[in-house]
Amino acid sequence: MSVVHATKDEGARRALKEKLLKFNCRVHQPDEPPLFTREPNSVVQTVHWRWRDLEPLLDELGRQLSLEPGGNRRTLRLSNPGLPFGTTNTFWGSIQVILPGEVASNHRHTASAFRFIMKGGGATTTVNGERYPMNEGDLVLTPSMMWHDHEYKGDTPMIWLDVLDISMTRSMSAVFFEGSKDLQQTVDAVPDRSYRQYGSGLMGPPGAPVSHPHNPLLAYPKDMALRALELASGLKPDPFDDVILEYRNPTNGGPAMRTMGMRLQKLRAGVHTQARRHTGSKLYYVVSGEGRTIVNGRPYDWSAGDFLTLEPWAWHEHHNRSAKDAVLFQVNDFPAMQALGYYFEEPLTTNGGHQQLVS
Ligand code: GTQ
Ligand code: FE2
Repeated sequence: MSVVHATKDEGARRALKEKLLKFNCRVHQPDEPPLFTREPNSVVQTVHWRWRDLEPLLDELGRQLSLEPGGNRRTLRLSNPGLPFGTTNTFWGSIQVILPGEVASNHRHTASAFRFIMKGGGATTTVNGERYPMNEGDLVLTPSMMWHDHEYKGDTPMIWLDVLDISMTRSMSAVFFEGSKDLQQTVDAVPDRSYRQYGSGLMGPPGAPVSHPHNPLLAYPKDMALRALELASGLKPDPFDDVILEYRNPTNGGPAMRTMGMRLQKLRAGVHTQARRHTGSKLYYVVSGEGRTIVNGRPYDWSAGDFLTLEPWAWHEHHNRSAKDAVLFQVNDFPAMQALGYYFEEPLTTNGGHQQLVS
């Protein structure tokens, strides 16, 4: 952006700046970074968290940190070094460790959340009175302002990924949090109502509104998701993502949450996808297998249990160089970006759609 004022003298320019600031005013100065950049320019960095690093840290966390009295949360946040907090500028991902016999107490908040179970099983989460199992590979939603508590009665520590859109709710100054005097909610007589009504994805209660902007379904079990991915493997692959499905709101076909999108993706053995870039941010969790994602020319070699977050508007392509299929779980902020009209994407058209590696 060009400099608006015509003051040529350096001293006069500084004096003007000082004077304006006294009145809480500014004009753009030559020594300030440009705000209207030609392309998205983000402080969010591409970060790769390896399971081999996370595993001992989670273990240590479980041994060293006790739950606060009242049973709060024990979580390891995936913190982007380019940000004061958060994994990306819209959400944060954290890994929750729960030990046998623990209860994570009831509370609610404006930030929307979900849990994708990483390791183990046998815990339950209760969301507005409905109780759902938490087993490896399951996805359970905690939409905005719904009461939630978790409980675990197993015999070895269990972990899951929590993602909350709190970076966004904070930037919009819309954070509310409410604790509860009760450690846990009372569970409804039908503990899994939303799943019974909408869980098939194809059939639902007659006479219900055709399109709920609020997704009435709270749980997406692993078996259902993997079966769907298996069916999708018989289709023509997507050039950028190979085999990919979105977790949907069954009443309107839209994304399962209003701000964050969740997808499950299979990169078949040997596949090398085309590069693309898009606005918005994304975090991958490697469910199984191994492979490589090339981000702005840099290779990130991942394997099961790893996380990878991409800086917005970064070129990226996937290459599964192994002999086994890989499965990735993905969270993105596309629903929020699309609702605001700020989602843009672009395929790479040079070099056969593949990036050149930078050394
Ligand atoms: O389980 O309710 O990782 O409220 C961060 C905030 C988990 C939760 C987190 C939360 C929770
Ligand atoms: Fe919470």
